[in-house]
Amino acid sequence: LQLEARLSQALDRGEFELFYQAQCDLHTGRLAGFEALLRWRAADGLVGPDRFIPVAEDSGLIVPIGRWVLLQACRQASAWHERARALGGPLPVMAINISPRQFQHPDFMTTVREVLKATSVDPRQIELEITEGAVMDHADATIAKMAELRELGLHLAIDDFGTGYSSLAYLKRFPIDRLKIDRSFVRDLGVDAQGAAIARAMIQLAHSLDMTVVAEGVEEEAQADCLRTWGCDLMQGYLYARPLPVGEATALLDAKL
Ligand code: G
Ligand code: G
Ligand code: MN
Ligand code: NA
Repeated sequence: LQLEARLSQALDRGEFELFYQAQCDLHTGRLAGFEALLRWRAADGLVGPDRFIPVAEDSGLIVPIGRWVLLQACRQASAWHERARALGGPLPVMAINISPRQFQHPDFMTTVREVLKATSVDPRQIELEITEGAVMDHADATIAKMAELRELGLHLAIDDFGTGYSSLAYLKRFPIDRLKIDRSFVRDLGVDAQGAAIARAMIQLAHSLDMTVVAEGVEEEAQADCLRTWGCDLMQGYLYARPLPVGEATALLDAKL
């Protein structure tokens, strides 16, 4: 409860910060965009989301925190759009994590509309990352909400693909643009033939459903080589870039776009 009490004050105190991890196009080698990753600068140091997101989710604090993330990330995306235009580069994607409770909240669509309006971000630049769990529950309501989000011009991705309920049957029913292969599969792809077969099959599955694929947690050149050979579209991981504070992420954008 102590963590929860501190967490409830963190927004007002301005203790949250977004880091940005770049995604690289495996075929052109260019920077394709970033994923926004939440950090909490508490009195005793930087706290990672694995420690406080579950608490925020249980207490419902994820709703106001998630709204702040959405607003902040869309503002940044809009600023980077201007920069990309000046550099003559493509529109950099901003991927934003949406927790299950946030996605299912009755005010979610209203919040999204408000944020799009307030930031005048190009919605095509925004990709909402939803985990399999959030998608599986309340399937019909989820499909309707996803369709609405896409009508606004937003893109949708399934995060941590392969770790959740993983019913392949539902995948074709959801209007999803992109799959993010969980890093456990990327780690295993070099371990043995089975690991390789699974990663490869996931890429083929995504493409056969007209989705693009991001591999997460790419740490080694050999992994990137395999993924590229198998037609994976994008990679994200320490090999290309760590999650960076906004200034360093902007410098990377200027250098690599
Ligand atoms: O770097 P990393 O420690 O940033 O993230 C750990 C986990 O926390 C990941 O599963 C990531 O999806 C999740 N996460 C990071 N930022 C956010 C956020 O803004 N909202 C939600 N709901 N989850 C986040
Ligand atoms: O679940 P999600 O994809 O949102 O989580 C992103 C998480 O993965 C963040 O915690 C981020 O810090 C972490 N991460 C990003 N790249 C790597 C990597 O190359 N290796 C490992 N082990 N973790 C990574
Ligand atoms: Mn994510
Ligand atoms: Na995640």
